[in-house]
Amino acid sequence: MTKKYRVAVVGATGAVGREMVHQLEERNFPVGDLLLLASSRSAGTTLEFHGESVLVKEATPDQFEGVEIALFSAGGKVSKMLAPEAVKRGAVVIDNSNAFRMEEEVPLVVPEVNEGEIFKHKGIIANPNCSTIQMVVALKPLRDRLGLKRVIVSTYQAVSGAGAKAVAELMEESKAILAGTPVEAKILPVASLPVKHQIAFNAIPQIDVFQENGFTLEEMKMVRETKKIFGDPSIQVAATCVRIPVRTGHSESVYVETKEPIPDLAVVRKWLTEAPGVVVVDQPEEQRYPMATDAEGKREVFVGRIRKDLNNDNGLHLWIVSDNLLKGAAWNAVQIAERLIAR
Ligand code: 25A
Ligand code: L14
Repeated sequence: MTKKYRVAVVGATGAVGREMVHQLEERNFPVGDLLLLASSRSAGTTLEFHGESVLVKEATPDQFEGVEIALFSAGGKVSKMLAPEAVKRGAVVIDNSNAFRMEEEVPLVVPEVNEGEIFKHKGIIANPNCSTIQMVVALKPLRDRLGLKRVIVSTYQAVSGAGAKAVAELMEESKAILAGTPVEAKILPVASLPVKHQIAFNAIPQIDVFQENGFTLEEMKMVRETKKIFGDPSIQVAATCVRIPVRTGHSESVYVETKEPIPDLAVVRKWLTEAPGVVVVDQPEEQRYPMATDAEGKREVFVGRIRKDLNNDNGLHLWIVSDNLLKGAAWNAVQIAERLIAR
């Protein structure tokens, strides 16, 4: 008989937490016992798992007694407070927040890129930022063959990355605008800051808080995490992260400069097609390219608009799209859990 695990999902009622529960179900993860945890606001509600209603409980340290695997997605503060409590009680934590990603002893894992890091954990494994995950999955086959010198990325990020309340805000603002009634932004761009901007029919060049160097924290996460995941601090990365009125699915325009010259595009397409987790959608003659609405609900990273740079033999342009709640968060976390138990 295969071993079954006692699994906890922290932040289970959130945009990502709900998808974590779905992914455990869809992948038939060997769950013996599922513990759904959230804030006191959600305690007493239920979520479906394999056709049964599971009660949501308030996340407290004692709840982690006997838990073997804990998936966290309730924000950085909750992770800082509760992840060490879960580890203390013997759980392996797979954390989706920014709380531990850059800590040296914490592996930052995208299985298609650096699966081996998983087994160096000391109780906590970090799930990278969604925008970073989809980019490194697509860049990995190029890095393996040509080396990476520089990456310049602009993102077009969906509102679901900012949580369930931001999704509701896009819908409500859109309805108000279509009805001709006044719009009052309450969540975006950053829930904890006083200044708000309308997202419906708009593009907001701010995701997360500004840093002293003029980049936002989301942009700097892409810089630092890309270097850590590839284990190469010499890769030059610059990002501009933009929120657009898409519900789910982040899109990215990526310019990559490789160490070796870019070969024939047919060769590049073949490498990408054969890369794990990547699907090439690149038929301009049929107007086929990756789009957020097509990526929603899928686990893969979609790559298209593959073009050689017009001026640099080592330059390549890509359009990369993936479901930010799945490969960008819940699926990557469950995939790490699958690899963890496969050992
Ligand atoms: O602290 P931060 O870093 O600023 O975090 C900000 C928010 O970012 C999201 C997440 O929002 C988080 O709260 N987030 C974090 N990491 C993310 C990532 N990598 C990320 N988003 C995308 N990618 P969220 O709304 O998605 O999820 C919030 C979850 O965390 C639970 N929570 C909050 N405080 C907690 C806590 N759990 C334990 N202890 C605490 N102190 C939160 O529970 C939720 O599960 P909740 O009880 O507050 O749930 C809120 C209510 O919201 C409604 N709701 C949530 N999701 C949906 C929904 N309704 C419909 N559809 C949904 N998908 C429910 O009514 C629920 O009761
Ligand atoms: O760091 O608001 O994983 O779209 C990713 C989603 C931060 C917020 C992270 C968003 C989060 C981001």
